[in-house]
Amino acid sequence: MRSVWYPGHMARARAKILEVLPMVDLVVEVRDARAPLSSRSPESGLISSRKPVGVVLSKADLAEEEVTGRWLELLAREGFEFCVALDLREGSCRRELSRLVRRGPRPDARRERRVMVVGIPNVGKSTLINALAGRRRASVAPVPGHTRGLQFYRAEGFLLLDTPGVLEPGEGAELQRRLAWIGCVRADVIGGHYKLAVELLSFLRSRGLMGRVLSRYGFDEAEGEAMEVISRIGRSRGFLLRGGEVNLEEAAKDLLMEFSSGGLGRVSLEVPP
Ligand SMILES: Nc1nc2c(ncn2[C@@H]2O[C@H](COP(=O)(O)OP(=O)(O)OP(=O)(O)O)[C@@H](O)[C@H]2O)c(=O)[nH]1
Ligand SMILES: [Mg+2]
Repeated sequence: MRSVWYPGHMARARAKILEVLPMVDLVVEVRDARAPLSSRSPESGLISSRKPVGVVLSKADLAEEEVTGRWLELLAREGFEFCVALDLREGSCRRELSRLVRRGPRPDARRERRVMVVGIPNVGKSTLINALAGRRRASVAPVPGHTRGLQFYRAEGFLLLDTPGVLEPGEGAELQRRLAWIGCVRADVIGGHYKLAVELLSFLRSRGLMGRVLSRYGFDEAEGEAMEVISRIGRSRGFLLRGGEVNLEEAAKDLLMEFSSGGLGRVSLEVPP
């Protein structure tokens, strides 16, 4: 399947990232801790063959701690400069990130370190830049594809380079779905919120997690077909159409938002092989 969402800015950003690569000292690749495989940057292999790379598993607060620990063990064997899992919105991660980045190679001691941050859309690249810079400099938003164009930020001892999230076109449906559940691919370009929410409910059911949906929305029971569950969500949140019918697309959007932002608790979508 060819992704329908591969806007021009992404193709341009990928070319630009490779163009700038020779000038940077370290690349920080951000992946989502809930899906470290699916959220791997498409440039990851190429970049690590040319430059030292450190991996940050972002949104560690939304993933299962034990599973994330196993991912870190696996990544530690892959020759990265460092690998760490963080909640990037926590003020405390500044010192940790700073320490890791400074530990890396510094080819020219006369100038500041040049650090490029890469990753797929919405994983937290701009949030990481802000954590390292110590204040809100880069623009952050809960929608994929927010940062456009490469942008430099000067922080103490670093030149930080924020890059737009890029995706590999032509990835499979399963991967696209996972990335949409965690907010890295827009739902409307892979079949809409309703379809995605039905698939999410089926996944949650298979993992025995329907109880979380139930308690989040205050239902007595979460049995029944996906459509029934989504319909109940819509009623409980007041998403009604003019004739009183439930707006299923809005209800589905709400469920997806709850999932991707941690309202249904920590869920890791991928476990190490
Ligand atoms: N819970 C949680 N949310 C995070 C974390 N890091 C970033 N976010 C949120 O994730 C969303 C996306 O963050 P950005 O920093 O804009 O992501 P980006 O990778 O720069 O996205 P693009 O520029 O669109 O590629 C924002 O709503 C952030 O607040 C984290 O560690 N934990
Ligand atoms: Mg950004």
